[in-house]
Amino acid sequence: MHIAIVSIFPDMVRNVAEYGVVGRAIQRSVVSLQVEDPRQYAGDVHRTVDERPYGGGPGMVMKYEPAAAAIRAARSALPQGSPVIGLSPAGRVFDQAEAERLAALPGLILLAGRYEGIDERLIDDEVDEELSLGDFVLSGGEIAAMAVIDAVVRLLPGVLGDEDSAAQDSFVEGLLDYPHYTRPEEIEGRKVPAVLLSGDHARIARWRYKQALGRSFLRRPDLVEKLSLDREQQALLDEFLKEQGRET
Ligand code: 9D3
Repeated sequence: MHIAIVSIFPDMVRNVAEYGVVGRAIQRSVVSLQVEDPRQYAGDVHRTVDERPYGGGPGMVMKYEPAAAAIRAARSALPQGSPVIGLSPAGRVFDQAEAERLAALPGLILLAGRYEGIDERLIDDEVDEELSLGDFVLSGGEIAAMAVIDAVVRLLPGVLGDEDSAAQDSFVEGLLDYPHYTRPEEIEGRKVPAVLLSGDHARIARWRYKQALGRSFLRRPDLVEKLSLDREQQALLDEFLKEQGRET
């Protein structure tokens, strides 16, 4: 997959992309990352990429021309059918289903804004869709773009090891994870749940699924609602709630 990011902070993007799963995917050439800086396309001596807003108000607005030139440079280097995705608090909220959709594309061009916003005509002319990370305020689009890249790249074939991808297809999809434990067996009197030491893989799987269901019900009832539980799942959830001293 070929990914381009348009950002006035190219070093920030390049640095973040060096680490972990994304860094490895780039090293192994599963993913290419091109960073385009609008400042490189600014025509004036000061390399201006922002201006004061028409109509007044606080802050600055990202100018059309340098950003448009950077997007066009990215377009010409990327495969046909690579959409331009603007990161914006006004976009659709990004989720795992969006990540799966994007992971099937040949390429992506991500536009990370800074300042109070981007000249609307740039969005009209060059941006195919807008994505948000959710209802909170960031200082710019770079961290959001990196979050999208991270979520997408880990879905590409051959990026995760066998162990991790097995965990992906596991039954806990659509739910929060079950709790994890590692050595030591006891910390200040708190023991690892005995079932995890039993070696009984069927019991362990059942316990983990029960924990995932129960935690999801308590912390993210919206997730459980979406699943619409069958009889067996409902019974497992009831068992969890009983063990927690709660009732349905
Ligand atoms: C406080 C400024 N806001 C005035 C109503 C507008 C505003 C402009 C620019 C708010 C945030 C930003 C920069 N944010 C992003 O570029 C961004 C973002 C976000 O802030 N929250 C969640 N997802 C995203 S994706 C890009």
